[in-house]
Formats: sequence, structure tokens, C-alpha cells
Amino acid sequence: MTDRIAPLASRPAWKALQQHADTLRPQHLRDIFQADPSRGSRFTAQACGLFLDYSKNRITDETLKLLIELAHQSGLRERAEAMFTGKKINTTENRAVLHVALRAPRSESILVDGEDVVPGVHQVLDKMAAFAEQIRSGAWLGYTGKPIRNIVNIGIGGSDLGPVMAYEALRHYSRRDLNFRFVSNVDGTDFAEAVRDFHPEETLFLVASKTFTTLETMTNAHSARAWTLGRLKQTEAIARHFAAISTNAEAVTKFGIDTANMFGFWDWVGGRYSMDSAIGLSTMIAIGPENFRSLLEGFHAMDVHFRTAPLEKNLPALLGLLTVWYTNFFHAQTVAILPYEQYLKRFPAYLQQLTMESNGKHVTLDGTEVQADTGPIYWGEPGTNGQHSFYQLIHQGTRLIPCDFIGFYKSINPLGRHHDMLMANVFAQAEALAFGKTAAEVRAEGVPEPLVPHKVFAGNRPSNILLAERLTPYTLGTLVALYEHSVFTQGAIWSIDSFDQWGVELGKVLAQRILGEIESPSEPSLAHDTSTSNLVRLYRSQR
Ligand code: G6Q
Repeated sequence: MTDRIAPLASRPAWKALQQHADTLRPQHLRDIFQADPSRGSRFTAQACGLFLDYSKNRITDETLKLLIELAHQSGLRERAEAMFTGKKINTTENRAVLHVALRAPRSESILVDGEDVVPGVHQVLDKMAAFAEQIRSGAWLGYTGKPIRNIVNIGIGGSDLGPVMAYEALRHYSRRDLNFRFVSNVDGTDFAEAVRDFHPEETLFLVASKTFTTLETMTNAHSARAWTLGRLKQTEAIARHFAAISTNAEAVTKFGIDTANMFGFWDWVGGRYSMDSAIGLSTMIAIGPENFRSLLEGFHAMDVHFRTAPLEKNLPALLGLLTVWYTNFFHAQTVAILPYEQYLKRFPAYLQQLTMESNGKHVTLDGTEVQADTGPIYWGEPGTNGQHSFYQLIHQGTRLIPCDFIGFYKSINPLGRHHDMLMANVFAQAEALAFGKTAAEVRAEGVPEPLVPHKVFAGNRPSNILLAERLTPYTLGTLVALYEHSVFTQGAIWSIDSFDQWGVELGKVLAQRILGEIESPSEPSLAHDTSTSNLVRLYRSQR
């Protein structure tokens, strides 16, 4: 499929965008807005309950037209279709990329190697629902006959960030009489603090690992096993206090977890795309199967929108193309994610993995160097806290940082004027970023001349505003899928494999050799560079 696609720099739309960017860069959003009175309402799009205002971007109708042409010349549509129909678009791992199947309705069918994967997805979802209900109702008893009150998810990366983010985001919908904790770091403090006030009799561990070999997760799982057996003594207790989420049944059995309590998924689900698979079991226990289904419906609605809506009205395509626009034509290096919703406090961290692990690539699908910068750095914090720290740099620093503001019409916790104040900040920040404050305006405020340059805001700093009614499981599903497909769009333009992660794989093996040297009873012969060898020696002598 990629054979037909010309290298990035030779695509006609790419060349046209380069010229167009030269004419647009000197223009200010103030003038762009003045020249086009309908812009504020016209450069908007909505789908699946999300409203996107992208008018405060440094674009014109011509920009949009060219970006959409670029998408077509890059084969975005064909590539998306290949994903939705189970083609092995993750070529470096020879795998289909089918997180979209995780939220496909029962009636759909998606074939991988001739086999319909949708029934299997629903089988697992049903099994998860039955298990979750047992925990939630108190019917599931621990080894000594007590109901489970504490749920500890052990996992890392894609097997942690999604569950943590979703738990925080949907706390309002979660069972408050159950405690949820998440252990990921191999730093023993993470585990120790997670269980310090828990009793094994009432604690259930969910060991979430696609491979069931990840060093951090297996180390934490073994510590959890030892902690449980320390009090409950009998190995039969493990079956009542551990469940596994994995594709590796053999390793799960070896660990001592009953495969009846194993929830499977498939090699066509990437870790960072797995929060809506069995990896979301902690989420389902917290919010209940019905809310979990509503989360999946939100995902699915955005999938359908991405697959079918024309690109000029397609939210994920627009977001992705705008990111390409700033990354490649304005040399922006980052994107700030600014949710004005406290429950979304882990959303930027979640998106960091989704976006940066997916598009942090330097070669195209055919192994040649990409002809442009790829994946920008995503980062952010919930508003309004960021306003009192790093927004200074966004407003008056020397870098261009496109921002995504995320807000809601209604608060989950209405409290006096809080929500109106919160939202006033969203609109005011985006306005100030775009339009700034001129020297004349500063002087008119009576500011003494030496201070004028310090108080000038250049403006012309782009942002998107995403609005929805209220943060619900459904809305969260639409938001996550929105960014998943934005990442997809960017990856398609750059012709990279957004679904492998060789850098992460490297990290999984690197430490093993040094660990052996650190733990060696006799003095190891160290053959690293002099710095590393010296550090290992120092640590051995001081530990
Ligand atoms: C995600 C990555 C990575 C992975 C973790 C955990 O896309 O592959 O973050 O999720 O390394 O892997 P396991 O689930 O296999 O333990």
C-alpha cells in the first residue's frame, strides 16, 4: 500500500505547504481574525459530543485545503481502512493493529488471518463483567472468607498508565467502598506504600502484563505473592487473591494464578492502546460493567467518526494535521495538553505514552530516514494550576507551543462559582495566547516606559479548545480515541510505524547485564565504558 506513496518531501501538497507556510508565518492571528469575521464559528467541528474550536490556529482555508491534500497524498484514508479491516499495518512486528476491535459492537465482524476477532473480544468482556460483579457485590471471598476491599493493579507502561488515568478520570463513577491502588515502578517504595495499610485477607492483585515477563511487573508480582503468603501461608490462597491479565497463559499458570482468573487479550492490541481491553479490568471493577460498556461506546463512536467523516470535519484528522503543521512548518517541538478538569489530572501523562511511544520514530516504514521531524513532545497539567507555573513560558517565552485546552460545560462537583471561574480561565488563556497585548495597549494602561517590553504579549500562539458536556465514561472514551486517531493521522503523514516500540524493548534488556554484575558475589570483571564501570563499582561498595 505504501509503495504508491511518494516520499514526504516529494508529495505535491508538502511542497505547496512549505511555500504557503512562508506566506503565513509573518501573519498575526489578530489580522487573520479581522480579515475573516465568521472565522470563530466557521473553524469549528463537532462529533460524538465533542466540540472543537480550532479557529485560533495559524491557518487559513488554504492551509486546511493543503493539509487535507497532504493527508490524501499520504494515503491516510487507505491506511485507516487497512487498520479497521485487520491488515498487518504494524509491519515491523508483522501484526494487525486492532484496538478498534476492542470496542466493536457484537454485531460487527473483523477478520484477522481469516478469523473474526469480535466474538473473542466480547467473550473476554463478559468474563470480566462476571468477575467484576463478583468483586463489587462481595460474593468473591478471599482465602479466609472475607470479601475483597482492596484492588491493586500491578503493571507498567501500557499496562498501568491507562488504568491509572481511567481510574482517576472516572473516580466519580467508582465504588468508594473499594480501594484502588496501582503499582508500576520497580522501586520497592511503590509496592510498600501501596499495601502498607492493607491486609492480604481483603486484597486482590491484578497482575497486568501482556507478555508476563516484564521485569518490573514480575518483580512486583512476586513481592505481592510473598506479602500475601507471609500472612495467609497457604499457596492455595494465591488463587483467591490474584488474577492475571495477559496473553501468556503458560507464564500465568507457572506463577500460580488459576487460568480461570486469567483475562486474555491479543497480540494485535498494543500496550498503549489497551486500556479498553482486559487491561481495563481495574477500571471495570471500579466503575462497573455498565459504565465500562459506555466507555467502549464512546471509543467506538469516535472510531466510526474517524473512519467515515470527511477530513475537513474529522476531529482526529484535524488535530493530527494541525500537529503536523506546527511540528514541520513552524518547528514547534511540543504540544501542551491542558485539561480544565481535575479528574483528568493523569490524562497528559497517559497521552505522553500514547503519542511519544507511537510517533517517536526516525525511519519510515521502508526503513529510510524520515524527511521531517516526527512526534512532538506532549506534556501538560490540569488547569488552572499550570497558569501559576509554566504558562509564563507559553505566553512570553521564545518557543511556539501549540496548546489543547479541554473543558466541560458542566462540573461533576458544582460548587458555587467554581466552574464558571474555571471555564473563564480557559477562554481567557486561549484569547490571550492568540491575540496578546500590544505595546500601545500596555502604554494605554499607564505602564512606565521601561516596563513596557516586559508587559507586552506577542500573541499569535495557537490553541485548540475541546468542549464536552460533562466528563462521563462515554466522553472519556471519545477523548482517548480522538487522540489515538490523531496519533494515527500524524504517523500516516510521516509514513512511520506508530505501533512498534523498539526503544522500549531495548530498555527491557539493558539493565539485566548490570543487575548480574551488581549482585555478583565475587568481584565481576566489568567491560563497560569507564564511567559505567566506575559507577557499578561505587554502587557495589556503598549498597
Ligand atoms: C506499550 C509498550 C509498553 C508496555 C509495557 C508493559 O505500548 O509496549 O509500555 O505496555 O512495557 O508490557 P507488558 O504488558 O508486556 O508487561
